[in-house]
Amino acid sequence: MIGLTKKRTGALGAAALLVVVALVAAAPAGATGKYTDKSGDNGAAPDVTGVTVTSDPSGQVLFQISGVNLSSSDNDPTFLDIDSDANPLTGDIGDGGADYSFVIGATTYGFWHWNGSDWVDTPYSTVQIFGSHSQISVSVNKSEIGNTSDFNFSVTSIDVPNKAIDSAPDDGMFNYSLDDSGPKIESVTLATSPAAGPKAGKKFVVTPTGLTLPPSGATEQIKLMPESNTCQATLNGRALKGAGIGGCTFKIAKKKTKGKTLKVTVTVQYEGESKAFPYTFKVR
Ligand SMILES: [Ca+2]
Ligand SMILES: [Ca+2]
Repeated sequence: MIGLTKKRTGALGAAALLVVVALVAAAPAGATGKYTDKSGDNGAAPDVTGVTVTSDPSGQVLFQISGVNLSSSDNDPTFLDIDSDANPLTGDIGDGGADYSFVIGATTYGFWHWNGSDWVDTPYSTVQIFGSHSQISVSVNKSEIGNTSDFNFSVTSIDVPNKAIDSAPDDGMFNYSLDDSGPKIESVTLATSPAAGPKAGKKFVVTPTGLTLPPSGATEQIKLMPESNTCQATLNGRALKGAGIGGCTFKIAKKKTKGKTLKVTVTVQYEGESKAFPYTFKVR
């Protein structure tokens, strides 16, 4: 597989291959959504191991699906489902709320839109599908997936004769925001020690304990944790250096700090995205 045409309308020629190269070169240098799926959890189906997603200012979105033996025959298709309004309760709710769906075979692909009651054909003038059986690239403009600014998506490989699947993620969907170039981290939950806030003469530790993304449609509510985090702080307007994990442990001087303002910016990393959340405390 190098380039796929929609349905059976003939093979891509050299000109199309040049377009493919241009698309790869045009992938933005900024942030990338990086999503993983376990290896070896696939049974007889092709093993999906990860997806990266990037987008450019024109709204062209590039999915790069990694795995083993992906779409190696039409009996082993790869599905890319897109919940374009990031709402599992609209679209095909039996399919995670998907509003658009690609199915990629060995030599052709299909692209459909859920019209409220059925999957129907949809415009595909911005669509390019190319790659190999270890990495399939799907490029589509947001104008052909509901003019979305953030969406959920999932990748599923299927071994049709053996009725085996490998789904990424295992439950629900991943999220990608075109504004953030990664998952849309909506909020972070925080624990502090002492719990009542910073106190003059004591250590003060800030620890992220979870993060929130748009609803994913997962049947099990799994607590999402940042993969890593860092902290930056000012006390009474002056930089205060932190220590420990992520530099999130602060020594609050005993003298002349009571009643002063401690500002801590917590930056969390998750699935390729890095987002800062500011907090303000009053020293006791
Ligand atoms: Ca897998
Ligand atoms: Ca939806």
